[in-house]
Amino acid sequence: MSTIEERTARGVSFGLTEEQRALRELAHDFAEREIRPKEHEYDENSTHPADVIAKAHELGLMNVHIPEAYGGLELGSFEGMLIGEELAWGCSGIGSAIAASGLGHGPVILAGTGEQKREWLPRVVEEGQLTSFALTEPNAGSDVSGIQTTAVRDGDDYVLNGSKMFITNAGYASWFTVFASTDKSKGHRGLSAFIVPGDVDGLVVDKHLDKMGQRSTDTSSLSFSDVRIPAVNRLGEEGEGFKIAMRTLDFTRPGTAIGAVGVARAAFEYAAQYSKERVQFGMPIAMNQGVNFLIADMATKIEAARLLCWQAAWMIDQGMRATLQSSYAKRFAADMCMEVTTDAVQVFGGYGYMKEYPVEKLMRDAKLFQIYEGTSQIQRLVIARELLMPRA
Ligand code: COS
Repeated sequence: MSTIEERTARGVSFGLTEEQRALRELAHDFAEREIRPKEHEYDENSTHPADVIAKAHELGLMNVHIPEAYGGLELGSFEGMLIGEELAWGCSGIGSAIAASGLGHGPVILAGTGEQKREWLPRVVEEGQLTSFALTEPNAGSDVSGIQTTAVRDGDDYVLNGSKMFITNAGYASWFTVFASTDKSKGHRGLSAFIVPGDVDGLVVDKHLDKMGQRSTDTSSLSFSDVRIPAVNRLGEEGEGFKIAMRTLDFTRPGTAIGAVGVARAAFEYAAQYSKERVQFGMPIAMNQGVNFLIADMATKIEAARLLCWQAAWMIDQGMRATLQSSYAKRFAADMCMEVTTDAVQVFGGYGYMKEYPVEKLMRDAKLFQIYEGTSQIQRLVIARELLMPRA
C-alpha cells in the first residue's frame, strides 16, 4: 500500500493545493458578488457584460493561459478548470463571454512565432483586449474542411473574402483568429489561420444574433470584403489551419465542458434546496424517493463530469495528446448538463417553468453546451475515431 504522499508524488491526486483552493475561492466570490447579481438582467436584455469582463481581467480571472514571457499568468489547463466552473456557476452567458477570449488567442499561443506572440499577446494582458475565434461559417459548422472564406496571396499581403457565423464576442473583439482557404483544391489541407485586426477595412460585424440561452455572450455574424492583412499575420504555414483549429479545440473543449459542470451544479443546488422546502402531501418533497433519487443522480453525474474535465486538463498539463479525453469530457458534461437542468426544472414543477425561478434560465443555457465547440454528435465521432481508428 502506498501513502497519500507517495500517490500524490506519482501524479494521482484529487486534492487541491493551497494555491488552487485560493484560486477557486477567488473565482467563486467573484461569481457570487459580480456575476449573480447581473445574470438575469443581462440575460433578459442580451447585454454584453463589459463591466464584469473588465473586473475579471483586473482580478486575473481571464486569459490565464498566456505565458509569463508575454505578461500572462501562464496557469495550467487544470487551474482553468477551477476558474471556469465557478464563473459558469455564476452565469454561463457571462462566463462564456469571459472564456471565449481564450479561444480567440489560443491559436497564437499554440502556433504563433515568437514575434507574433510578442506583437499580439501583451495587448490582451495589458489592455484587456478581447479576441475572437472565427472558424464557423453559414455553410460550414461541424464540417470544418468545408470552409468557403478565401485568403488569396497578393505580394506581402493576403486578401480575405467570405463570411463567418455564430462568432462569440465578435462585436467586441479587438482582433480575430480567422480560418480561411488558401487552396480550395486541397480541402482541409488548404486551410490557413490568420490574425485579423478588428478595425481593418472591409471587415464588418453584421448582426448580433438573438439566442435562446447564454444570452449575455455576444454571438454575431461577420463578413470579409477584400480584407487585406499582411502575410506576417499568418499562423503556421499555409495549409496548417485545420490542424491549428483542431489542436486549439483539444485544449479548449475541457474548458467549455467545465462550464457545463458549473451550470449543472447551480441547478442541482437550487433543486436540492427547493426539495427540502416544498411541502406536498404533508412532507417536504425531498422525502419522496421519486425526488431524492433524482437529486442523487444529478449529484453523481456532476461529479463524474468534473472528473472527466479534470482528467483531460491534467493530461494537457502533462503535455500529453488529449483529443479523446477532451471529447469524453465535452460530450459527457454537455449532455449531463442538459439532463440535470431538465431534472431541476422537474423538481420545481410548475414553478420551474416560470421565468421568475432560476432553473428555467439554466435549462436554456445548458442547451448551447451540446452545440458549440463541436456538437455532442461531433464529440462522439471524435471518440469513435480515436478508439477505433487511432492516429499515430
Ligand atoms: N489534432 C491534430 N490533428 C488533427 C486532429 C487533432 N485533434 N484532428 C484531426 N487532425 C488531423 C488528422 O490527422 C488529419 O490529418 P492529415 O491531413 O494529415 O490526414 C486531418 O486533421 C483531418 O482530420 P479528419 O480526417 O479527422 O477531418 P474531418 O474533416 O473528418 O473532420 C472533425 C474532423 C469532424 C472532428 C472536425 O471537423 C471537427 O472538430 N468539427 C467540429 C468543429 C467545431 O468544433 N466547431 C465549433 C467551432 S468553435 S465554437
